[in-house]
Amino acid sequence: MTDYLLVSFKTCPWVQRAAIVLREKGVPFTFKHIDRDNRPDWFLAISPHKKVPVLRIDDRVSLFESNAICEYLDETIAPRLHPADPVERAVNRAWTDYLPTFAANVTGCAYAKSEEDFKRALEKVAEPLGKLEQALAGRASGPFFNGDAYSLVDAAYAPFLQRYAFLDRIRPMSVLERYPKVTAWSAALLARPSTHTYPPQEFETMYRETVRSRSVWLSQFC
Ligand SMILES: N[C@@H](CCC(=O)N[C@@H](CS)C(=O)NCC(=O)O)C(=O)O
Repeated sequence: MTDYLLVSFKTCPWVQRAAIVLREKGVPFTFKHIDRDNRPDWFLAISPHKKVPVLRIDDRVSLFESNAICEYLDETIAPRLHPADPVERAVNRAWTDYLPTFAANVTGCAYAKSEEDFKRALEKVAEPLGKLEQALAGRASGPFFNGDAYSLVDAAYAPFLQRYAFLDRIRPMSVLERYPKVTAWSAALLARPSTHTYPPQEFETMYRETVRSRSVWLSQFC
């Protein structure tokens, strides 16, 4: 049986994305958590950008970049999460390509340095949410991006929609509720067991601790 080792920082959303795909595939894997501030030499040797996730396969091959890892897992392990239809697959890939923009805007809210920056960040997060709302409106009705079938798009967005929900409970953001389809999509993803590496409440506490320790504007509310 293939041995999968997922090298990670405990709260990394990009690691979570790869872990979700492994869980959706029903594949056993092991986490190897490393210290962000003291990355070991063996890790630096297998991670060209010094980032997690790295997926180490059979202690022989190292894959990096969460999207490449997820695509690889989808090509090699059933069930296929990408749609069979090439046009639909291209549309799905277009939306996973958009993930870094959404992720940066959610992270921008978390790490805003002042109340003014936080308000600006809220407006910036509205733009990708609006685009996702439009995308969902043109598709099969949920609960997932492709309707009933769970996909790599779901696995990609789940960690960041989860962080949005955490932030919303630290300080109400009042943005997501403008987008009912994304709201419903987020609820379906957060209810999906594969989204969760840790018990949700425990993970929310870990996330709050991360925000608190960053000395950002939201720290005072954590
Ligand atoms: N594009 C990368 C992003 C990965 C990423 O940014 N990981 C963060 C942790 S959440 C990291 O390793 N940061 C370390 C650094 O930037 O030095 C992916 O999708 O895998």
